[in-house]
Amino acid sequence: MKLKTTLLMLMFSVAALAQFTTEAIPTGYYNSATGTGYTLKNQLRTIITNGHNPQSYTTGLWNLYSTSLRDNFYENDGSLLDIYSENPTGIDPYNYTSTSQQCGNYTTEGQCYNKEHLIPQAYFGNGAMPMYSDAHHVVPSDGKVNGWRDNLPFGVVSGTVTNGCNAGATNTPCKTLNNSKIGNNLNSGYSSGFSGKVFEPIDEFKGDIARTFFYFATRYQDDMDDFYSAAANTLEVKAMFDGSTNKVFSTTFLNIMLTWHANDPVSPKEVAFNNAIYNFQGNRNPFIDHPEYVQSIWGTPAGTDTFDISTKVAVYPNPATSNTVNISSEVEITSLRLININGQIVSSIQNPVPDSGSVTLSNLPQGFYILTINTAEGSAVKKVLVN
Ligand SMILES: [Ca+2]
Ligand SMILES: [Ca+2]
Repeated sequence: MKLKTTLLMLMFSVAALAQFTTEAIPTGYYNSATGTGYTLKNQLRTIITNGHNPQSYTTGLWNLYSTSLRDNFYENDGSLLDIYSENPTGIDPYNYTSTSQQCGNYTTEGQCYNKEHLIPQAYFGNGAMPMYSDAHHVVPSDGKVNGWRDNLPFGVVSGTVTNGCNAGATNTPCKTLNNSKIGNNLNSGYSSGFSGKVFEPIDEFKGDIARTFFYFATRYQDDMDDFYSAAANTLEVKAMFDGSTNKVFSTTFLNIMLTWHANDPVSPKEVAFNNAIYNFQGNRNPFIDHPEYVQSIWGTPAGTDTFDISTKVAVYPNPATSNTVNISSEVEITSLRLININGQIVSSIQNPVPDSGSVTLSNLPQGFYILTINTAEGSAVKKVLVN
């Protein structure tokens, strides 16, 4: 009986290890991301620019959508995963299952899908490469909703929304079939400072969109001032930006993005899509791999005192190289505990170097570990692979 249990545990562990390994970040990918703040942002820009091999807007993106950006997470039916029509808590209003449903003409929702630039083309120049075909921000979406979103900033729609959108979405505030909303921004709370028209995605995808904007603001940071000055002053999305190459965002929209990032943490869908896009075009979204980088670069949302502690600690590189793993934290670490695959405590440290904010564990045997990091503000648990 005991042998059987051990065997089962071992099989489970091997399965968990295999899954973890296939989804891991390539060894060394973030080795040069050693700084904090805008220094870190510059380092990330170099990492995700090197290796970015832009693919074609037509066959390339269509193929990616057909093969990889599928619903293996909600209905789990392999249909296209469209953030503007997915209903995570019920039946989707419609589904796209065939390449014959690529747009095409449409008059209502559910007729065909095309490609939505989450950072609108009009902002960076219609057709300008490599932004035009960058799969990290060009996502499949229903044609009609894509048209409604147009060049609107993302934001928080004010008031109760009961109307479905009419053909031109002129009856704002109104909502799409999956309850994405169009209307005037709520000029209070975390979205205060703007009262123009915005598009609000459903909660499930708010963090996904924020991390996409953080990617774009990093990958194309050197061009963000030029985009801003070239964009027409009537272009609505311009309200999200401030024309700088470091901060990139206006204060209001940075606060919205930071809040969405904190409230909607990285999901398995984002991890899977980040890996698929890495295979497709050779670069990654660092803010999916390392959500804590957002806070290091841009800080925390205004008025937020408490945060999920897992965003305040970083474990790198992971998988660990040279049998060494580093742990950094923005809050004082009170203790650490590293447990191996057999449940044995490999390392247990009290009050490790409280002032430097960084701890190194060396001479670790190869294997899979669970690392528990206790801080004054709470605990975080991280998986660590040493290979
Ligand atoms: Ca679905
Ligand atoms: Ca999400």
